[in-house]
This record gives sequence, structure tokens and C-alpha cells, in this order.
Amino acid sequence: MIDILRHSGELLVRARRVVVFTGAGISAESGIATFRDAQDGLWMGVNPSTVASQNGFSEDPGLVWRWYMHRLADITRVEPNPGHIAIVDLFALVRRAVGHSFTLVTQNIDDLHERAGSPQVLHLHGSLARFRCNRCRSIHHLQDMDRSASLPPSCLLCGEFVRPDVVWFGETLPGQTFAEATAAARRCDLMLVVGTSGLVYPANELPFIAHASGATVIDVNPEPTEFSRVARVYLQGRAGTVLPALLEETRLLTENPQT
Ligand code: BV8
Ligand code: ZN
Repeated sequence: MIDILRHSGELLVRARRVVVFTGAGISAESGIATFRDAQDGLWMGVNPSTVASQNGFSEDPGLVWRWYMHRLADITRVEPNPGHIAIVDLFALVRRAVGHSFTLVTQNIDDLHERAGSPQVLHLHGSLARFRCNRCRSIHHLQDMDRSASLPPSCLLCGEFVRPDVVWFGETLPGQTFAEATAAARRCDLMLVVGTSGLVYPANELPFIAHASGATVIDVNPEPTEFSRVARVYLQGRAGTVLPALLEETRLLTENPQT
């Protein structure tokens, strides 16, 4: 594993425009269940694809609301893990020279990247830190809401239910954010893919866009993924172990360039 880490560190040191693309797996070691786990009903026995949808919300707004309040309580209770923190330090290493860029794109709705110290995070699927009206989209603040209520609060402007400002299945991704992420994937020379099964469209297009534009793709995951066929390097393992080791290799190479 050392050689492949050293090789990955060399690729990172040579990279000028890096994109890190994360999924639920990067938050797993903080104690947040991934969607794949959830399919096994780890989350109150619900199937994400049904509750994380407009239909699910229309059918049972109370269930959806309680499911998100349950997840929000989990997120609030846990801390960023060494994988999140290694990405912050990698940002600093990559951005060491003028003209070098580093873009962090996540599918996750938790704020663990921000709480680890990542300054800019592109949330393709929205954020559970924000709430809005399901009809007029007016913003609502969590501190004004009763998290233990069995039903979502009603919009102060139009009376419709308030919902998390996340992208549900069947909904389009935030245009500006997705355009920025796609442009970064097209422009980058290295994409580090961490903790995603690659099953969710259109976010799962990004590594293929990067690869088609000539970028090197490195996949960090305990299991092979949809991206195995385009990844030049597959770092098999958990993000909380692999990313700090990769960071260390990269740091050594920048401090001793002749090695
Ligand atoms: C859209 C927010 C246009 C909500 C989420 C049939 C075929 C193909 C596509 C479709 C289809 N039917 C419908 C579609 C489209 C659909 C889709 O892709 N469905 C999938 C399920 C097949 N997509 C959409 O609906 C998207 N919108 O297409 O709009 C449109 C518009 C109108 C009409 C038609 C089309 C919107 C998708 C966004 C959904 N919202 N999240 C919420 O979170 O509650 S997606 C949700 O999935 C999360 O964001 C999560 O991040 C993501 C799941 O992906 P992963 O992150 O990869 O998580 P997963 O659990 O799958 O994998 C975890 C990985 O981590 C694993 O590989 C595991 O090995 C690894 N791991 C585990 N531990 C660790 C680890 N890795 C590292 N370290 C560890 N320790
Ligand atoms: Zn409203």
C-alpha cells in the first residue's frame, strides 16, 4: 500500500487543479450511516429513495420531517473525522503555489466538511443546515422551529409545509452549484473520489467528466465502485485511514522534492 500511496502523493504534488468529490462514505467514520447502510433499514426502517422525495413528503410529511430531524440530531452529535481533516490539510498543500486550484464537491447534506475547516464546499444535494418552504421556497430558520414536533412547521408566508433545503430524488440539482462542479471537473488534472458508490445521477457523472477531460482519477473506498473502470489508482480502505496517510506522503514529497 505504501508504494501506491507514494505514487498517489506524486500525482497530487504534480497536480495544478485538484477536485475532491465526496459521498456518504467520508462521514461514515464520524458515525453517520451511509445510504447503502440505510437501504438495510438502519434509518428507522425507511428507504431513503422513498422518504427523500416529494411524493414521500406529500404522503407522510410527518415521517419525512421526523426522519430528517433524526438525521440532524445525529449530525449535530458527531464530529468530523480524520478523513475530513486530511482534506483541509490537502487543500493547504495543493494551494501552495499561485495558479493552483482546489475544489471540494460533496453529495452529502451534513456540515462535517465545514466543521473540519474546509472553506468552500459545493453541496450538490443541498444542506440540512438550511430549511425552506416546499411551495414558495422562502427560507426558514431552525432556531424558530420545534425539532420534536410530529409535523413540519408551516410557512409564515404561504402556510405550506417547511422542508429541508436538500435535493430529493426526482428533483434537479442547484443549477449554479452543479455548473461550478462540472466546470471544475472538466478543468481539473486530478480528481480524488472519496466514499461514494457512484449510484446517484447526475452527481455520479463528475468523475467520468474529469476522466474524459484527461484528468487522473483516484478512488478511495473500502469496496470497488462504479468509478473503478476510470480510476488510475484505487486506494482500498476507509477514508479516515487512507486520507491522512496520503496527506503524509504528499507532505513528505513537497518537503523533500528530490526524493
Ligand atoms: C435528477 C439528498 C433530474 C437527500 C440525495 C434509474 C437509473 C438511474 C438514475 C435514476 C433512475 N431513476 C431515477 C434516477 C435519477 C436519480 C437517481 O440517481 N437515483 C438512483 C437512486 C438510481 N437521481 C435524481 O433523482 C437526482 N435528480 O436526476 O434530476 C430529473 C428531474 C426530474 C425528473 C427526472 C430527472 C437527484 C438525486 C439527489 C438525491 N438526494 N441526497 C438526503 O440526503 O436525504 S442523494 C443521497 O445519495 C446522498 O446525497 C448520498 O450522498 C447519496 C448516495 O450516494 P453515496 O454518497 O455514494 O452514498 P452510498 O451510501 O450510496 O455509498 C457510500 C459509499 O461509501 C460506498 O461506496 C461505501 O463502500 C463507501 N464507504 C463506506 N464506509 C466508508 C466508505 N468510503 C470511505 N471510507 C469509509 N469509512
Ligand atoms: Zn411558503
